[in-house]
Amino acid sequence: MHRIVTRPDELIQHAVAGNQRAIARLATRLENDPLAAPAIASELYPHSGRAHVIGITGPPGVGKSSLLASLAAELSSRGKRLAIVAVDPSSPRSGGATLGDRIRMSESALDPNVFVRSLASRDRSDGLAPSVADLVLLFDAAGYDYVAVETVGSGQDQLEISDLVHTTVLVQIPGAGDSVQLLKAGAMEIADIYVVNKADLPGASRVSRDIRMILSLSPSGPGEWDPSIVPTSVVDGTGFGKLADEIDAHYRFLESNGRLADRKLRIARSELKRAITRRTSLDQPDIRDLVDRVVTQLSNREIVPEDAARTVLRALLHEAPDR
Ligand SMILES: Nc1nc2c(ncn2[C@@H]2O[C@H](COP(=O)(O)OP(=O)(O)OP(=O)(O)O)[C@@H](O)[C@H]2O)c(=O)[nH]1
Ligand SMILES: [Mg+2]
Repeated sequence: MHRIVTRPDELIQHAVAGNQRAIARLATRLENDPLAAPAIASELYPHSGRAHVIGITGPPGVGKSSLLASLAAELSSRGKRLAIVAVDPSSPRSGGATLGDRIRMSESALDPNVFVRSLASRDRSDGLAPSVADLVLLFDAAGYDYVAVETVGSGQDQLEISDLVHTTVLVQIPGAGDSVQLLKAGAMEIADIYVVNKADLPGASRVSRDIRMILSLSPSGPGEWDPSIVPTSVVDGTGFGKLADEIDAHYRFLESNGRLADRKLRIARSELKRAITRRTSLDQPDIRDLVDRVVTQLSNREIVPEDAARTVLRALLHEAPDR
């Protein structure tokens, strides 16, 4: 059997046309080949910008992966396509299975409208893996109507997630101790929709009440989005129609009053930052020697850091025009 070699630009064409194999292969390359990623991302970028990007965040084990599988089924029944990027903990906390496991157990595995990609978080505690943004770009360019990003909501993650998405969904559950404590940790400022999952368990209405109470302390002004609270149960299969409706309502709200443009500016700014960070990485092979030299000069006090920076930046910008 001959292995069919597909050139990267062909792969991109196929992916943009929605070919699932091409999408899967590009996803693997984006995740595992940081040197190739910028060029792939540049090819994809002009095709992107249409997907509704959603962040699903919340403490470990609240059912983010499970409810995404149910949400995917709901959206698919509406004729919509959803791609999911999950940042799974490398070692399962709280008995939560990986999203891949959850999806394999559900009917989404066979659903051509649903694409799932799990990333190992590789113990990064300082925010999202850089490839998350690349994968969102890939699925957006491939024509998915929605791209959902699942992350365990540690504070830093959440800040970064709001630089990437249009709608943030915060998941809570009954009986998780002091939900007020959780909500105080800054998450309230970024959530557009609150999901109270595991609504089949006792205490769900109390969590909803708590959230409503906290929200009432800083009511939305006129013309501002009023965050909604949606109880869901993966076990009973309830709440997912409402959740899909609310997700759409939030996007329509953003579109209707210019806030979508604001969010897109914010996302574009973080894309710029990412591209600059990438481009100025000191690990690039073709400037490694120069960096070593300049660092030695610095250490010998032959030059000052500002001049060293100028030298390296000049090399980065001039000697690598195609990166
Ligand atoms: N009773 C009940 N259990 C649920 C529900 N949704 C999820 N679970 C269970 O909660 C556990 C964790 O579910 P996951 O979907 O893995 O949760 P997660 O938030 O993705 O977990 P991490 O990715 O590890 O943070 C599993 O045992 C699920 O079966 C629900 O609506 N009701
Ligand atoms: Mg999960």
